[in-house]
Parts: sequence; C-alpha cells; structure tokens
Amino acid sequence: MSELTITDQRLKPIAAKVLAGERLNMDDGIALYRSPDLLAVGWLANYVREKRHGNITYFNVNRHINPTNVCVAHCKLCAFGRDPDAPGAYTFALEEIYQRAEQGVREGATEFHIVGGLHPDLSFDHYLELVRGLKQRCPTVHIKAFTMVEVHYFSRIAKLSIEEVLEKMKAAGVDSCPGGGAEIFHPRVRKIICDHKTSGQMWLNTAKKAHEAGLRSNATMLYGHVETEEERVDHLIKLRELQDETHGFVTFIPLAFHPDNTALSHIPKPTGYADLRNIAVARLLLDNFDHIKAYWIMLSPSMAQIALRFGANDLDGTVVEEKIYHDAGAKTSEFTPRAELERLIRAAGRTPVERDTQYRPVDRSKMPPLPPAPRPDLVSLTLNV
Ligand code: V47
Repeated sequence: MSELTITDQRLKPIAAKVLAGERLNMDDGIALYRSPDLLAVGWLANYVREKRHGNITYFNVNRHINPTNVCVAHCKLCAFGRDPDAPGAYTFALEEIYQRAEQGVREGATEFHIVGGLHPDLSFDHYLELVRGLKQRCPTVHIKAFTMVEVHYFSRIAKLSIEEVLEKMKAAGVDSCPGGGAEIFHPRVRKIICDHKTSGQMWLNTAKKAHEAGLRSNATMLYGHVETEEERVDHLIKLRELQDETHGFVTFIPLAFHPDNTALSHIPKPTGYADLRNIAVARLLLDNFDHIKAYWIMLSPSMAQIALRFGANDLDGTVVEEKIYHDAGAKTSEFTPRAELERLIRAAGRTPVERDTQYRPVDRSKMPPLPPAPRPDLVSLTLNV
C-alpha cells in the first residue's frame, strides 16, 4: 500500500483509531463525510478492505427478476412503480418468470434477485407459489427475494405476523433477502422521499426478525437526495447496532439516487466524489459487515472499478435485466458478462473471484455443464390483475 498522507488535521485522530482497529463514532462519521481530503478517507477505507479481503474482489452470476412494477406506495424517490392502469404497468405471469429463470440457469446463474412493486391485487400466496415454482424448476439456484418492505406488506395483506410471513417464505424456498427499501431511516427524510412506505424502525425490526428466523439479508442506503450527513451516519450506525445483535447482514450496498422520471427530478444526481465517499465511509463505519458492494449498474462500471480502491470488495453480478435504475435514467447497460466483470476487476489491480450468494467461491470446473440450447426470445405474457 502507498503511504498515508493526511492534509486535513481533523482526520488524524480518526486515522489513529482505524489503524488501531477501534470503532468509529457518530462524530467521526460526520468528519469523514465533511473532510475535503477524500484521498485520505479512501486510503483508510482501502486499508480496512485490504486487511479483510486482501486483493480479492467478488462478483456473481445472477439474474434480477422484477415480477411487477405495479405499486401502491407512490414513493417520490421511485421511477419504477406504476398504478395498475398506467402506461408501462406490467405484471409477469408466473410462466414468464419461470422462463426468465430457466434462461438464467442456462446462462450459469447461481442467484435470482427478486424485488417488485407492492401490487394491490396479488396475494401473498401468489408470491409463495412463484418461489415454490422457481425452486422446483431451478433447485440449485439461491433465491434472494423480497425486501423488508415487501415482507411488511405481505404481513398486512395476508393478515399474518412478520414471523409467520418469514416462515412461509422460507418454507416456499426463499434463501435470503435483498437489502432494498432501507433508503434513509430517519423519519424526516422518509416523509419527503417515501411517505407511505414501511418506516425505518419497521424495516429494522423486520430485518431483525428475518435474521432470527435464519434468513440472512443485505442492507442498503439511498444517498444523494434530501438527507443530511448526520442522517446518513445515523442510518449506518443503526445498521451496525443491529448487526452487533444478529450478525445477519451479509453485504452493504450504498445506492446513489437517480432522479430522472421521479417526483424529485429537480435534484441533481450525486457526483462521482459523493459515490466514492459513501463507499469509503460505509467501509469505515460498518466494522461488523464483511462486504461492501459497488453495484456497477448504479455507479457505472468505471466508477465501480475505482470504488474497489475506496473500500468496496464486490461488484455484484451479471444482472441481465434491470428496471428500477433504468426507469430512473441509468445509462449503464443491464448486463455485464462474466468475462467483462473479471476484466474490470483485473484492470483495477484486483483478483476476481466468482462467489455464490453466501460468498463461497464458485468453481465452474466442478459444476455440471450448462444446458446447451438457448430458448427463443421470451413471449410477453401479461397477467391481467
Ligand atoms: O430500495 C429506487 C432504490 C432499491 C431509485 O441486496 C432507487 O444485493 C436510485 O435494493 N434512484 C432497490 N435508487 C435495489 C436494491 C438492490 C440493488 C442491488 C443489489 C441489492 C442486494 C439490492 O433501489 C430500492 C431503492 O432504494 N431505488 N428508485 C432511484 N430513482
């Protein structure tokens, strides 16, 4: 590693704590966000990252599936959700989801990442059937499905406790949960960007119950809209406190707000500087999280590559089809092949390791050959509900 050079005197005591492996506090977090010396903040985050993971950078072969964009939440931050009869509203039939999943298997996917809108007319049983059908058809693929917001919504529509919902999800075949819907926990911010959604406290309670039920999950933070630095640090510390209790979080993913086509389109996009700082501060504050993900779809492949020197140790996956960010103006591709992810990681001076969802290395030479013939293009089957 290069030498640490600090031009901002306020960072010196924080650097001493990081080098001694001591926990950072709220004031340290705020100082890291406010420091003009981004390179020193990045150096410290990279120090922690290399201590944990050396040169390794993980990626996976996955497929995102968004079963519906119909959503009752109407979050101002979102460009994806639609009313049932609005132009562009869609709900995939189960058969269409299975076709997409089977195509994913032929492409070598080890994970399905499933997140959708809060549909007013689909029952919890429909989602359980979706998962059961996926598990039956693709038994070796890890199903990472439903955010804490969806879990909370299922409990309301099915009139079941959160614990009962989680047990039924597990029994159907859900293996873990994605980290979406966390946004910023502070009520002031939620009132502006996602007024009708699950509260921050409820998101945390639900994650705690998921971990207690044996489902591990990811965590996210949406930055670059109306939140303050204090509210970001508060969010990270709340995640760290829950992780101390449950050790159920696998990965943290900072998500940059994309304003296009949202009710907050007047807010400018976060800059590259903000992207790198959020990765770095997360790595430094979340001392009990193993992994920090630079989600290339959200950051762009080039910025995600640089983030691998600012604390991130994972790029996420091949993805294939992505709607939430692309509806909000993301200019990235929806798919990056495995070889390109490896090339990006190597070009950043890191060692690529394909992982499964639990971060176990995937050895393709020991796996059965992929099914040969790709199926013809999917026929669009729209469910009228
Ligand atoms: O919860 C929605 C965010 C999230 C916008 O767990 C937006 O591995 C920016 O959580 N601009 C869903 N962000 C995506 C997500 C995720 C992504 C990748 C990996 C994992 C994981 C989880 O996307 C939402 C919300 O925070 N979002 N709209 C927008 N306009």
